Amino acid sequence: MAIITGNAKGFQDSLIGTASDDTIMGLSGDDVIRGGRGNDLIIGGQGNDVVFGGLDADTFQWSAGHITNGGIDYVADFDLRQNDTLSFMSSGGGQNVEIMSIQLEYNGTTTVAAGGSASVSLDNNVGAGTDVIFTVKNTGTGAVQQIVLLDAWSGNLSGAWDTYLAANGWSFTANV
Ligand SMILES: [Ca+2]
Ligand SMILES: [Ca+2]
Ligand SMILES: [Ca+2]
Repeated sequence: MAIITGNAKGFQDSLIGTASDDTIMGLSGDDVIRGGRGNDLIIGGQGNDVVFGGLDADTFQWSAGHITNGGIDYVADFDLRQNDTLSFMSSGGGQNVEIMSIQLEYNGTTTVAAGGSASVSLDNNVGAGTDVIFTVKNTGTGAVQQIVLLDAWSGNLSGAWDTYLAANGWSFTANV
C-alpha cells in the first residue's frame, strides 16, 4: 500500500503505483497515472489526465471540483471484468457531479442519456474498440468535461454494462 501524490502546482506528473493497493492523486496539471497491480484508488484531479488502473479492481474517482471545463480525462484500461469502478464525489458547497450523458462511440456516436430519456440500440455498438464517454458537470461552477473510457465496451460485455449502469442509477432504454 502506497500513497502517491503528484505536484499540486499544475505540473505534469507521471505517477506509477506499486504491485499492491495504492492511492494515487495527480492533483492539478495534466498527469499520467499507472496503478499497476492491486486494487488502486486513482484520482487524477484537475487537468486533462490519462490514467491506467492496471490489473485488479481499481476505482477511478472524481470530485466535482476536479471537473475541468472543456477538459477530457482518459481511462485507458477500464474493465468491468476486473470490477473496475467509477466514483463521483461532492466537493461540498453545492458542488456536485451531474452526469449529463453517457455515449458509446464506435463507427460514429450514439448517445445514451443518463436518466433514461434516450432510446438507442446498444447492440449496434458492440465490438472491439467501443469507447464509453461520460459527460459530467460541476453543478456549482457549471464546468463541463468528458471522461472517456477507451475500448471499454467489447463484444461480450453488453449485459455487464447494462447491470453496471443500472447499479449506479444511470438508467437508459436499450432498444430501437
Ligand atoms: Ca491532474
Ligand atoms: Ca497498485
Ligand atoms: Ca483494473
